[in-house]
Parts: sequence; C-alpha cells; structure tokens
Amino acid sequence: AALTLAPGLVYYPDYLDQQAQQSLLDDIRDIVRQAPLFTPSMPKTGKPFSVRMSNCGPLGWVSDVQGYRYQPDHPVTHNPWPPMPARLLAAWRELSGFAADPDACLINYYASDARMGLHQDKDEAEFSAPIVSLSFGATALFRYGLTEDKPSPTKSVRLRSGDAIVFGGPFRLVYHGIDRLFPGTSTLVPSDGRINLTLRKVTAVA
Ligand code: MD5
Ligand code: FE
Repeated sequence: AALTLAPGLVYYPDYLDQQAQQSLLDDIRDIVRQAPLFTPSMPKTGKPFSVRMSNCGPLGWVSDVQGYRYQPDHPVTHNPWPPMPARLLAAWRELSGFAADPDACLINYYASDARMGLHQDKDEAEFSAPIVSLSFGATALFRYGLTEDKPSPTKSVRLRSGDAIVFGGPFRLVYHGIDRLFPGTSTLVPSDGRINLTLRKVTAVA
C-alpha cells in the first residue's frame, strides 16, 4: 500500500518481497563485481564519505575534491557503468509516474556504522522527475526536512529492507540524510550492512 507522508513524498512499505529483494541484490552483486565500490570524498576538503558507492546505467554519480557530478565512467577503473538491470527499470516504471526512463542508479553501501549527513540532491538537470529509493538490509533512520529550502525542521522514518520511497513534486529538493542503522534488523546484507538504490533521471527531458 502507498502512504503519502507529505505532498510528493510517497512511501511503499514492503514494496519488494523477500524473493524480489534477493533477485535485485543478486543483480547488484554482479554490478559491483564489474564496477567496484569506491569511496567518494567531499568537494574541497577531500574528507572521505563513510558510505561507499557504485552505479549502473548510462550515468553515475561521483564526488571528489573537484566536486559532485554525474559521469559515464567509473572514477577508478574508467570503464562505463554496467547497464541497469531490467527489474530495476520495472520498479521505476511502476513507481515513478514519469514517462522517461532513468539514466542513473546510484548504489550506496552502508557498513553498520556508516551515515549520510543532511543534503539536497541538486546535481540533476531534470527536477520534474522524481527520485525512487529502494532499501535492502539493515533498517535505517531516514531524516527529511519539512520545507524544501531549509534543513530544519525535520521528521524521521525508518526505512526497512524491501521498502520503496519516492520523492517528487514539492519534495524533490528536500534536505535528507541517514542518521544511523539499526543492527540485528536484517540478515540480507552481511554484518548489519545496508544497500540503498536511488533511480534518477539526470539529463533534461525536453
Ligand atoms: C540513502 N541516499 O538511503 C539515502 C536516502 C542519496 C541519498 O540521500 O542521495 O543517495 S534515499 C532517499 C532519497 C534519495 C534521493 C533524494 C531524496 C531522498 N530526497 O530528495 O529526499 O542512501
Ligand atoms: Fe540524497
């Protein structure tokens, strides 16, 4: 069932059943074999993220001292990103309500102590497209702003393995982050880890 948490913020608890989660994770394992997780770093300071990342699809999100950007190749191997698996495209078509297919899927890997500070996703050219998020493994405390342009006030929701959440419309540019993971909540990703996939339409449609 879809729960509208706020205009533009739609939450689908248990969107993926166990078998669908396992199949998608198998797809992700294949992708990460070809495009290994890399450690992004903060623009200017070079401070490393605690989250490690990879991507699939024509474009991938990267970050280093030079800045945040999307690029067609892996920042370490310089190979093109692997193609987006068919079942990920199917999830986007079912959830996004957007006519064009995504051109990037960011894969975030959280070890049990990883987190992600409050930020906005502004590196895309097509803000009319939503961002679709799928969660696997340990439950995460997701925090989001209640107004588009300011990081506070915020609310939180626990994202569990198999949950989907869609950010669009007035929520597309909201501040958001992952405060912490809850250990012992899933065995799907080893060592109380978590994987989050975000499907994005990066280039402008018209
Ligand atoms: C995660 N990922 O769980 C988080 C949240 C990211 C990111 O924030 O940029 O990779 S997934 C939910 C999300 C993703 C993108 C945009 C918004 C929420 N949003 O606009 O609120 O790894
Ligand atoms: Fe984000």
